[in-house]
Formats: sequence, structure tokens, C-alpha cells
Amino acid sequence: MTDEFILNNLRIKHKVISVKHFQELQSDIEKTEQDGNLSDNKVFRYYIGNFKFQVPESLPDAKYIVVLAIEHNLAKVNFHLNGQKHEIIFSSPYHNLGVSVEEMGELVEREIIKEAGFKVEHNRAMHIKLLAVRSGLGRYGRNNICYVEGLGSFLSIYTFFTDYDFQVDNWHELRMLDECENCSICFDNCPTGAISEENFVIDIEKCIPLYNEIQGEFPDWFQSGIHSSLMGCIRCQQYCPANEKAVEKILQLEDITEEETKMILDGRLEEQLALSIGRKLKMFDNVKHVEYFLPVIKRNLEVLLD
Ligand code: B12
Ligand code: SF4
Ligand code: SF4
Repeated sequence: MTDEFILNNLRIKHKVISVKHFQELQSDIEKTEQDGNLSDNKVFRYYIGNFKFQVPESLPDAKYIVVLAIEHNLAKVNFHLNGQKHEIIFSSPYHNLGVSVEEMGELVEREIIKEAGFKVEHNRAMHIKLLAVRSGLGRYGRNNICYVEGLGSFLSIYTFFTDYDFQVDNWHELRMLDECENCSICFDNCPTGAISEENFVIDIEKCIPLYNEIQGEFPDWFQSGIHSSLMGCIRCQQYCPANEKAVEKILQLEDITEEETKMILDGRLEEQLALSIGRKLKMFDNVKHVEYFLPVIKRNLEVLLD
């Protein structure tokens, strides 16, 4: 049984894994690379470029990693335009959880370590799905997303190094969900064919979020109607039987007014309106983020409204 905690009404599950397993974890990635399954796509390589299973310089005595899975539900938001209301899904992890990394770190100290005098340091420069699965916290779905019992796949993973010695050895096989054995729903619903029958690792270059969570033009091969979320993509999780309950926990965000929707689509930036949109979408609260994300939202909203 995985201990469960609640933080700001969100369910959190955790496991710990010893840094003694770093070499094996690194070998998992090297094997994936050798098998030709680690895409050379520039954006993907930028994301994982500094990933390494290693003890951080700032905490050389680290003994364990605490892996947290925190529910991060789907959200929906109404965009008003020309007298009509358009309901759009907004998937995690793009809208803020409402729980800070500091609060999670404090929970680790208070509820998991439970003894004073130990250090806790957040670090995400590692392949954290792999950590979650190897620690026994979750399993891979056929869609390559990590599922945690009771939470489904709509969750975010956070990892914290600590010098506390838990004195347990959690190390699990790379396991796939039992539900995947006779199921092809995610495979059938992926609009780009990123999930294949032959290869467990998805074709990352075909995965929509790789393009729609950042600025830039969509590739020529993107067909109309493939988009399902204001950012990211939910198709391979939406109809998954292992998400039956999780998919119902959908958050209603504040409506985006006509004036705000028009500002986005016109490509204008009026600071107060833009910050109001960022606050409603739980996405950005400073001008630097606004400048980056408004063009992303404009491009994505245009195809979703089309
Ligand atoms: C790069 C990245 C992306 C890229 C590439 C996606 C990918 N599949 O790698 C893009 C931009 C496309 C992306 C998309 C999404 N992402 Co992302 N992403 C990341 C990031 C930064 C690194 C992921 C990574 O390491 N990829 C490398 C691959 C090779 O790792 P892997 O999938 O674990 O591969 C292992 C398995 O394939 C296994 N394996 C190999 N063969 C076999 C065979 C069997 C049978 C089994 C069981 C296993 C197995 O071995 C591999 C490791 O060696 C992480 C954050 C982080 N720091 O880790 C977030 C992260 C993985 N993303 C996350 C999310 C939420 C998403 C999206 C759902 C967002 C959205 N709504 O659109 C989608 C899901 C797309 C998908 N189907 O995977 C969450 C995942 C939460 C969860 N429940 O798992 C993370 C952990 C961020 C977070 N803080 O929570 N993402
Ligand atoms: S849709 Fe089916 S095959 Fe895909 S992850 Fe869910 S249970 Fe597994
Ligand atoms: S996130 Fe979308 S594009 Fe990527 S594998 Fe899932 S359904 Fe396919």
C-alpha cells in the first residue's frame, strides 16, 4: 500500500528509491538510446539534455529520492467569441496545481521523513517517470504515461533528494498496466500514430505536445482536427479504462470574456487583459511569461475554434 496524503485538497502518493540504483537507472536510458528509441529531435534533446541520475553537488550526502505523484486533473474553460461559448479542455501539466514545490518539500519533511535535521532538495533533471515506475509508485501505460493506483494518469511527478536514510530497498520491474494487455484504445485514438504496436516506446517526433506547448509553426503533416487541448494532448488518456474515475474530476476554470478572446486572436498584448487571462488559466502571472505564451495560445486556439 502506498501512503496517501492530501495537500490543498489534492491527493498525493509517494515511494522512495535509493540512489544506489542510479547506475541501473542510467543503464535503462542507455539501453533505450541503443535501441534507437531516444529521438534526436532538437526540442526533445533540449528537454532531456541535462538529465542524469546523479547525486546533486548541492547535496553530496543524498541517500534517497522521494518520488511524489500529485493529482493534476484536467481543466475546462469557456472562451466567449461572437456571442458564442466555446468549451475547451486544458490538460495538465500546463495549468498550475495550486501547490508550490516548497509546500511539497515541507510535506516530505513533515509526513515522510518525520525527523528534524535532514535536508530535502527538489530536482527534476532526471527521467522521473522511470523513477516512479522503478520505485514501485506507478506503472507505464501503453501510451508511455505513468499510472498510479487510485490516481490514474492525470498527475504530476515531483522528486526530492534527501540525506535521510529510509533503509528500504524499492526496486521494481519496468511494468506495464495489466489493463493494457488486451486493450488498444490509446493506440486507436492517437491522432498522429505516435503509439505503435511493435515498439513500446512512442514515436516522440509524432507526439503533438512536442509542438503545441512551445512557440513555432506546426509541422506540415499536422492534419486538421487532431488537437484536443489548449496545450498538450489528451487523446491517449481520455478514453483509457484506467482513467475511468480520474477523467471525471475536471476543474472548471473562469470564463475568458469576448474582449479577452479577441485580444488573444488579434495577437495584441494589453498587459492587464493578458494578466487576467493568465490568472484565469492558472498559467502565468508575469509579463515575461505572457509574452511567450500568448502566441502559443493564439495559434492553438485558432485551430481548436476552426
Ligand atoms: C520530454 C518530455 C515530454 C516530451 C516527450 C514525451 C516522452 N514520452 O518522453 C513531450 C513534449 C512530447 C511530452 C509530452 C507529454 N508529457 Co512530458 N515530459 C517530458 C520530460 C521532460 C522527460 C520525459 C522523458 O524522460 N522521456 C524519455 C523517455 C524515453 O522516457 P520514458 O517514457 O520514461 O521511457 C522509458 C520506457 O519507455 C521504458 N521502456 C522501454 N521499453 C519498455 C517496455 C515495457 C513493456 C515497459 C513497461 C517499459 C519500457 O524505458 C524507458 C526508459 O529507458 C518529463 C519530465 C521529467 N523530468 O522526466 C515530462 C513528463 C513525462 N511529462 C508529463 C506529461 C503530463 C506529459 C503529457 C501527458 C502532457 C500533455 N497533456 O500533453 C504528454 C504525454 C505524451 C506521452 N504519450 O508520453 C509528466 C508525466 C506524468 C505521468 N502521469 O506520467 C512528466 C513526468 C512531467 C511531470 N513533472 O509530471 N513530454
Ligand atoms: S488505453 Fe488501454 S492500452 Fe492504452 S494505456 Fe489505457 S489501458 Fe493501456
Ligand atoms: S499525447 Fe497525443 S499525440 Fe502524443 S501519444 Fe498521446 S494521443 Fe498521441
